Amino acid sequence: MTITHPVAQLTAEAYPKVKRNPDFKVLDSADLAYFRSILSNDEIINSQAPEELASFNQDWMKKYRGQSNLILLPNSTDKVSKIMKYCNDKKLAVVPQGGNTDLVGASVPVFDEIVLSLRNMNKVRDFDPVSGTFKCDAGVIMRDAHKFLHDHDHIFPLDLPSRNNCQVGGVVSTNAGGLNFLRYGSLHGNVLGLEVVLPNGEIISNINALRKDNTGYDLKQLFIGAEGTIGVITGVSIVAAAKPKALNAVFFGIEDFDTVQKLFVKAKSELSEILSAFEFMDRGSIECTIEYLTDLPFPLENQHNFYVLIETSGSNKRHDDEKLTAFLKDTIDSKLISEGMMAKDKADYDRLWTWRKSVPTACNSYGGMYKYDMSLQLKDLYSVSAAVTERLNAAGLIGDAPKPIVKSCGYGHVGDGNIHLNIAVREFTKQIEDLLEPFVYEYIASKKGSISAEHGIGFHKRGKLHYTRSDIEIRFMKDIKHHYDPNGILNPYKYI
Ligand code: 2HG
Ligand code: ZN
Repeated sequence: MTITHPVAQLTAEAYPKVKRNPDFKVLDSADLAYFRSILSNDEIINSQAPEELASFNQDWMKKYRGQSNLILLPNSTDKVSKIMKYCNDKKLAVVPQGGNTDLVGASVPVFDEIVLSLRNMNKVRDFDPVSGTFKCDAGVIMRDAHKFLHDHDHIFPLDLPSRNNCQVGGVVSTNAGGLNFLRYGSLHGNVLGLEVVLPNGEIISNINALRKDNTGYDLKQLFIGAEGTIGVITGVSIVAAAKPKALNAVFFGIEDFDTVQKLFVKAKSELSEILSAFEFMDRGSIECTIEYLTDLPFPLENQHNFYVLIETSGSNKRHDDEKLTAFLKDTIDSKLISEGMMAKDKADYDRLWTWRKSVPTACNSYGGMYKYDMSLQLKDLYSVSAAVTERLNAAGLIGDAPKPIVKSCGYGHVGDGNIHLNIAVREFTKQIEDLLEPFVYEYIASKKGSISAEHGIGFHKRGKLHYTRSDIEIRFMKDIKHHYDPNGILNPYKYI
């Protein structure tokens, strides 16, 4: 039984308790006439192109669907500024949207908000090969940023499975962590400057910021991870890293999570400066991915409870390969791992990564998924998955069938203490949702973890910040939102 969801239920119908804010104006012909006066035809999509309109209204997971009748796709910061000023004056609500790959329902409207897409702001602005400073419009697709930098012997300091669609501005707005956070760190460190249009149309920019600048509050940090609730990011300046000359990867099969941790400690100590990723997947994640990647042979001979993908990147292939080979041999000799496979060449390396990068899409193609993205102390990282699985099992939802109704898939970034728990389902049901929530959040709070490690808050986790943040922190956040966006027109019904 495979249930496909070509369209999500309307968010307004699925969540009837969320009401449209009556203070927001309903779009009328005078508004359209104004937008037509400042934008060209290819910068506006409306109900005359229903299919295109629909794609901006629905999220990637096909879980949320809004009812916007207008998508604006300005090609300059100046136009974004004019749009925001007009919308603020008229109290028209706006949802900024990048590649629409977000995972918490942050980038699609809930009701009839105007979608402000950054898609037409897609130019690289500048690159300095000496300092590595890369400046671009917010709508540059991450794949294109990687390609540009690759051609200039550098890399974008972040990579994601959604790189072919996500946009640089959206990634910064989400404060995504990605696959190499362990090596290159957070966007809070890598972003040098931002150009942002505020809800009232003012442009605040420090895109020409220097590597070090300690003059006053670091305002750009507020917009990193704000999910477009206090401003629209239109330009980004970021530090690109030098392109590694040697890349390699090894894939391990392991039987318990304690051993995953031991392997992590060993990798940090023995691979040290060349270790650039340490990712894990559990049995459910790989079973789901095997069902999805039908044409790609699995790299290991046997199935295991856990799998780890380690990546190394450095400047000397011979040195790095020797180190990795010795590491692999030692882990096998010491019986730390059950099985391991090292990439022989670039094609192998890509294949190993395909197993990891395909997990989210594989889970999504199961039918649908409930998605949780959590930070925990490493010793507790997998315990949340075990607790949820036990609960679903007790309700008879997992069972032994080859294709059960529910599949629990835990995977993520061991190096960052971040687990993604995807509960893949054949269809969304109230019974499953009630088993999962608030259980998952209460569990995380009891372990003093975070209910959002990197995917953000969006619509899914609105009103749930208290599981991780204190009352005073939430009060400050509300003050900040109110200060920047007193009319509340930017990305409403979400975040706080
Ligand atoms: C990843 O690590 C991304 O693959 C997406 O953060 C995770 O879809 C997910 O749950
Ligand atoms: Zn992730």
